[in-house]
Amino acid sequence: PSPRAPTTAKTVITQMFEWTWESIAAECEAFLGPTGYGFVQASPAQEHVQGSQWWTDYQPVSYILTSKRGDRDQYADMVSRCNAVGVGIIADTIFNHMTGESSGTGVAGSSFTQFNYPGIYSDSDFHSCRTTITDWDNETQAWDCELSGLADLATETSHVQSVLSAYANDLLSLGVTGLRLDAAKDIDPSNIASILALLDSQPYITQEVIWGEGQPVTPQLYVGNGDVQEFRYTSALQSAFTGGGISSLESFDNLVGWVSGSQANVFVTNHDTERANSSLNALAGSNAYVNAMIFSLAHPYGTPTILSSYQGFTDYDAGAPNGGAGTCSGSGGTNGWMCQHRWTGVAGMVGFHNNVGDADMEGWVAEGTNQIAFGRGSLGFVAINNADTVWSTTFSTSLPDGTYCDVISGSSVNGACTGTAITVSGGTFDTNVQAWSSLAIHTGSMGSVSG
Ligand code: LM2
Repeated sequence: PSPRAPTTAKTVITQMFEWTWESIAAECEAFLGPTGYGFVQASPAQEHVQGSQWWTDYQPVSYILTSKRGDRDQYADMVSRCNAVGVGIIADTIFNHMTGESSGTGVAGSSFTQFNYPGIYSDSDFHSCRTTITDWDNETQAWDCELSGLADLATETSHVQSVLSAYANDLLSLGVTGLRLDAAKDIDPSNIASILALLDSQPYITQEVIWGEGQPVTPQLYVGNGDVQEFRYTSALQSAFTGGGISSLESFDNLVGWVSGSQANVFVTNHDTERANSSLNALAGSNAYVNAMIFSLAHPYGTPTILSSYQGFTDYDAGAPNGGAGTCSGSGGTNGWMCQHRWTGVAGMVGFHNNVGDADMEGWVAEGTNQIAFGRGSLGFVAINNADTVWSTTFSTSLPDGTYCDVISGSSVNGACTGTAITVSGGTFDTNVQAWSSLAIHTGSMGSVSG
């Protein structure tokens, strides 16, 4: 007897780390579009230095759209095929720097020496500080010296701004929806504003600005340009789920200095923190990685990004498996890929996230420090058990009476639940949330009997 909720905007991003353009296009059609993902953040598109390591991507040689992951035609094909199924592409753009390597030939055949990229940039297009940033308490160093020895573009000059905006406009002309601004923290935010002012359309912007204690270059300095990635969220989830206690995670908007939820882009992990262990990752015990992703998709703070990456990341340099062609099957990955975006609970929570939209969090309850539950208006309800004991209780919810399919253990198929079925009656339901497990129900996933 309960009404289906209207579907609100699809806003979940998946970072398809190192996937080829052709494999992203196929995954948009096979899974991402039908499941309700809003965006794919794809790896950098521009020509980069050669080498098997994944991080060669982050050393641009030119703005030719040829990388290890495909060429211009394949990139354009990916954008149009993903757009056709309602999934926008966010391009990872590197405005801060060019190569760290002193000379060589890029993957599209362009020769270079550091500070001299023929036909694009010469020495005077780079900042004169030619040493690596060591003092992050010094704003000028952060903006004008080199990140890890990478040639630092003089982004205050009209030539550099015109080259970078032309590159971004080229991507936009192919139908790209958004830009992730790599190493935004190393660029004066007013220079970013100048570049964005030259764009032909207004893409979604998310800026990588890693907060550091006491540092003068803060995420807040960048909110005028668009969203900012709030790395304190990543750290907070890691410590909460690995012992600190998840009952501390009720609200982030009230935390001093944090970017407001409406401008935060948040994630449990990205490719850097996954490798640096400065976040949860697939190796975390007690199902903490999965439960944290569920939390992130359930909680109203920020726009969530789900990393989709590959095994073997403990080898820092290891490039993508299977020649970069991402492959998944069912609710998991194949050929070395993890396909986190397909994990049952993650995919189920994308539907939850879309269904609840911007409904307020309500009825937060915590039992001890590691068992939490909350509703999202009268549209969704989640319980997360990060303790090693079963949580047997009666939950109160403002969901309408009816039978719901838990989207962590399954889904609703032709009106039947493939996982756990939960019946809400008189605004309550009794259940057992297993140790280190979660439960989530919403009005877009109604059912009847368990299958
Ligand atoms: C980012 N955000 O600000 C990316 O998310 C991160 O993955 C990038 O570093 C970084 N900025 C620069 O774009 C990666 C990787 C580094 C790698 C750089 C450049 O994490 O390890 O640095 O890309 O390829 C590599 C070497 C490093 C060397 C540097 C310059 O690992 O040892 O430093 O190249 O030759 C001397």
